[in-house]
Amino acid sequence: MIIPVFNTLEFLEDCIDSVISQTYRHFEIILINDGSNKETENMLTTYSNKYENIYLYNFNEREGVGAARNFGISEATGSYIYFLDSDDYLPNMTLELLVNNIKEDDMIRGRIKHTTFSNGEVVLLQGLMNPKYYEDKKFNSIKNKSALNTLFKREFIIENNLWFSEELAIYSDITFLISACIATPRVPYLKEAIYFRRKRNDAISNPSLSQSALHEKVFNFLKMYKSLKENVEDEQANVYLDREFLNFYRKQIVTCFKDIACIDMFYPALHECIRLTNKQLIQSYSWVLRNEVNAILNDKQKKYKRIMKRHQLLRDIKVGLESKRKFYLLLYRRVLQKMKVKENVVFFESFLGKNYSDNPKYIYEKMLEKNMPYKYVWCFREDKNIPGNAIQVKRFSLKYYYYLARAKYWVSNSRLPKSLNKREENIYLQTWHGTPLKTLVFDINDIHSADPNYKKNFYEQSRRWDYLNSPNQYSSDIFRRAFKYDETMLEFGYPRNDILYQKNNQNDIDKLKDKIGITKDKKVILYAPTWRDDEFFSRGNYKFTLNLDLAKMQDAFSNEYILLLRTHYHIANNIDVSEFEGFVYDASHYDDIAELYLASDMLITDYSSVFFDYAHLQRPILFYTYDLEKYRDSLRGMYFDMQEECPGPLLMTTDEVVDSIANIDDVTEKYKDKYNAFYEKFCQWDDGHASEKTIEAVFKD
Ligand code: C2G
Repeated sequence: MIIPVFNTLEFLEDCIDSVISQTYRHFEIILINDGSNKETENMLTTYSNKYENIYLYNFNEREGVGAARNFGISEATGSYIYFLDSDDYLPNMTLELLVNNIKEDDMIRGRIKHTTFSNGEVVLLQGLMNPKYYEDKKFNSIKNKSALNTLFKREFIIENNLWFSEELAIYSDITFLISACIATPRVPYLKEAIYFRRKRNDAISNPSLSQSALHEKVFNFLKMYKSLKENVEDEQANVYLDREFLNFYRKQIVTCFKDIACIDMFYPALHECIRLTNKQLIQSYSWVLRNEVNAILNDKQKKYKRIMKRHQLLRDIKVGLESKRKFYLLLYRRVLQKMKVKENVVFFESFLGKNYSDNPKYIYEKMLEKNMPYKYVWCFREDKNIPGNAIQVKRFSLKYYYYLARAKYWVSNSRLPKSLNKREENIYLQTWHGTPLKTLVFDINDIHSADPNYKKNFYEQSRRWDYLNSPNQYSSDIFRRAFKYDETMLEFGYPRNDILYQKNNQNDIDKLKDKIGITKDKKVILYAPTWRDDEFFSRGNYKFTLNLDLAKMQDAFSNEYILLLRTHYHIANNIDVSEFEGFVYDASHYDDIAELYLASDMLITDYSSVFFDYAHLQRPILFYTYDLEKYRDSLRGMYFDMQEECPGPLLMTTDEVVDSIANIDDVTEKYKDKYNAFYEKFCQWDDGHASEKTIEAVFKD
């Protein structure tokens, strides 16, 4: 068992433990530390000290996976050799199945399953297993271009002098696999022998080889192809290589060449490669590909570039015709983006067009108030009645793309789609939407996630931000690290909190109560919980299950209070509160939560950032944290200790909530010091003028 390791600390235990618990017991593990950091090295040392059959070799510098595996082969002593990557893991029967089924053959391959989790399981139907034999088409067995999950006889490797390319950072397996396939008459494949290959979720801070930049892949592939084509004589192997090359050209190279500058960079190498490709095989591909390849064969670089430009357009149109949204995107890229950016247009969006609220709303209204010389565009899901005469566009409509292409300024409180292209003239103000309590992006320490591209996408999208609003020093420090953000931070507090300073008086509060549609005769409890990552209907549509017993609340407080229920904007389900008419009001679709803050006398929340804003009002806050442990430990992870720092009690049952409200003065007294400390730490920058200061910084003229 040969395992090269490079900085995969968080995956190592899954990997090595999965080998140790194999049902097949007669193996040695050769760990090659390929120049990893100290933490990884320490963990490897611990393993090798603990187990007699684990041998650790340390390389001083990173030499690459090819070199590490070759070294492993030279140290191995057993009858078989098996390669495992240090971020992957095996079900416990895999080795036994491979060993039992290799018999007289030189190698046997199993199935690779991609996963983002650590708990993949397999159910084996005993007795039904039969290897499939690749004989005539034995090169088809190595279509995935990976030497993983293959058991080789060691003497077969030695006799045939099989080795991994050490020059290539990626695709080093192919040299090895081609020679192996040539040397063996057939390749058995047992689909029940499974290998879990992990799709890592942090392609930015800690990428796997398969997550390397496209440039790197193209460079390595061309190098690999050329060197093998010049050296391999076997006919079948050549057909395999040519097919792989043409497919790679169609998918990866063509994508890479969307950036026409890349053509010049790779043209000479590509030209050499195409000269080595079987001409008849090329003829079996589409005319689009033949046209391109012929231009290269005739060494007409300029012509090739012209053809590519035309073909890229054709390819884009083909994709554009797949759906209305793709068609708009095509127009955006090919037409709208070519139009001049308009200096005086500002595009606003809040919570993905769901409402008219948050920092963008207050920045907009301040700009209106100051009569600034701009034309405004707001993106919504449905028409809204808002002040001023901003143009309203529906998200992903043609108008939406038009104005995004033409507006110089983009103001949004969350990410704008990755498919947009920010031009040099654009200025993007990212206001974000709260002081972080739950860990963010690169601080999220999970090794598996629902979307393995989340961190990479976030990184790419946030590279466009020119300004970022920060509500307090604590947030600035986190944003810098967790977003890897190093552009301008606007440290004035939150524009959305200006209203909490300017309208915190009885007259304005009464007006707001009228606007919300609630009585002025009773006090108001606002219940505003957040969403849970593990409760959803589909992507982006989360489900909220009410754990607060409204009947109990009604019994206890309906004479004195009303309750405003406000679910998070991710929540897709409506909660039926008709039973509690006159006591509970569903304010989930009310645009601006800041107005609900002002209208309320106390807040109940959980892990939502709402309490950082609410604290500006210095009114009581209760935390209904019935699922604290699960939320903190398994779902997200948090930046601070809620027990230590929260400016109010953490309550686990409705009875506790009822009790706290009934004794709210005592609770307030008890939490006075904590509230003050909290206020000192998180509420220092706001003074009711954050919108004004933001505008001055961003809209300089
Ligand atoms: N919000 C709301 N109603 C709720 C909860 C939240 O209107 N019931 C609004 C508030 O403005 C809040 C913002 O949405 O500040 C963000 O909500 P969070 O519950 O904190 O959750 P999330 O959207 O995951 O953002 O750095 C902030 C984090 O990213 C949290």
